[in-house]
Parts: sequence; structure tokens; C-alpha cells
Amino acid sequence: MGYAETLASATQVLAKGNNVRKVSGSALIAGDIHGDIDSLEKIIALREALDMKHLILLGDYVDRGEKQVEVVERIAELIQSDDDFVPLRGNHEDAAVCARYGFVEQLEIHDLSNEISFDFFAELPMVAVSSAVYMAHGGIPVENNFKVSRIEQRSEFPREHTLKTGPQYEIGWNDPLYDGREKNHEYVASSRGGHSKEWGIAVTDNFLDTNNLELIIRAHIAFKAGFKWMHDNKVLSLFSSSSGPYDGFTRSVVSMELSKPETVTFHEI
Ligand SMILES: [Mn+2]
Repeated sequence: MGYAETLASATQVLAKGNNVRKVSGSALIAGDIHGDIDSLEKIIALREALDMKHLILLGDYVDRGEKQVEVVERIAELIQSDDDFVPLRGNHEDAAVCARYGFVEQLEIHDLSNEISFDFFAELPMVAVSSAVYMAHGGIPVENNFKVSRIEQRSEFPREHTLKTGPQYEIGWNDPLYDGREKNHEYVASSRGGHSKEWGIAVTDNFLDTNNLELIIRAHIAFKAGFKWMHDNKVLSLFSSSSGPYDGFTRSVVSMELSKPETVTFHEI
């Protein structure tokens, strides 16, 4: 199958699911990929080697890096053969962002369809959740007593090629405050612009209490070390690309038992 057929088939598989994927057992979890096909192949091989049930990718497959089309096609391929593979939607899986940061240009170079690509991106789930862990690309919406179940039904949140506001948008774009600022602010407007926000530890605590969870694992910030713990170890940020502008960055992933946050184990790939 070529790119168009592979994505169209994967889109049909994804359309049967909702915005939130329930996960349990063991998992390998990775952050931003940004066109780093070498990273993606190593992540897939590591999940096999460690015999992890799930592979959970936290989004941002395209823009900036060198092999964006290859990464998207590989993810679409895996979706068709593996129910335990959970690729979440990042803020870069968005038509307006891709027009600005490189993927639309890559599609032109490879003579591939924008429409098929963005239909596929729009069907990706936003969130994976276990009995203890919430996983999303950016994180959580700044909303008092926000319940994960509120965004579950795809019928209430139509899949848009471009997200502009609302809980889905904030899940893809928001960042945790850190380096002390998390204790001084409930939330602030994000330096990323748009409607995105940076949230403090009070929002993390309210969210975890409301949903009876213990840990948030998210991506979205390019930490050179590949990861950062925040909010008294209740938020873990991951980054897993060393392609393009991220040359020299450490690619971090974690394996864990999804019901036990204390089992988080780091791997450099
Ligand atoms: Mn991002």
C-alpha cells in the first residue's frame, strides 16, 4: 500500500474509537518525534525487547525533522495491525500548524494529499488514561474540576483539521509552569500565544483529585535532557526526537506498569 491507502485505512480504524483511550498493563511511552524515523524505529524495537503491552506516543510526529512523511506512514501502518498501539494527537497534527512549520511543504515535495493527511490527524485520540496515569501531548485544560470523561464522546467534539479553542485545543497546547513559577500562579497565558495556557501545581492537584489519578505524562516541551519531572513528581514531561533542530538532544522514553506510577523506568534511545 502507498501513503494514501495506508492513511485512509488507518483513518477508518481510528474512527471507531473515541477521544480517550483506556489503557492497562505495561506500556512504553514516548514524547515528541518530529520526523525522527530513527527514533520511532528504535522505540518500536524497544517495546518488543521489553515486551510492553502498549506503545503510547504522545504526539508531534511531523514538522521540523527530516523524515516526516515516513514517520506518519509508519504510524498509520502500525494502527492497522496493533490494537494496543496508541498514537495521540499533538498540537502539530493540525493543518494550520503544518502549513507554518514544514509538513505541508513535505507533502508537496512528495506529491501527497493534504486532505488525506489531515483527515487522519483529526481522528487521532487526544488522551490515554489508565487507573493511575493521564497521558496527553500538552496536558490538561485549565478548568475547575475538569473530568476526562467530558471529552470522551467524539460526537460532542467533531474532529477538526485545525483546533482553535476549547478543551481539545488546550490538551494539545498547554504547558505546566515549572522552576518555581508553578507555586506562584494558578495559571498564566502561554508565551506560545493563541488560547494556550501554562498551569500551576494547584491545577494539577485539582485535576488528579477530580479524576482519582496520580500522574500526568505529557510531552510538547523540547528538554535537551529528554525529560523533566515537575509539580512534586506529579507531572513528567518527555521528549524523544533528535532530528533537525533537536540534533544533540537526548531521546528519552519510559516503560512502566500503568497502574503503578512508581514503576516508571527511563530509557535513552
Ligand atoms: Mn507540541
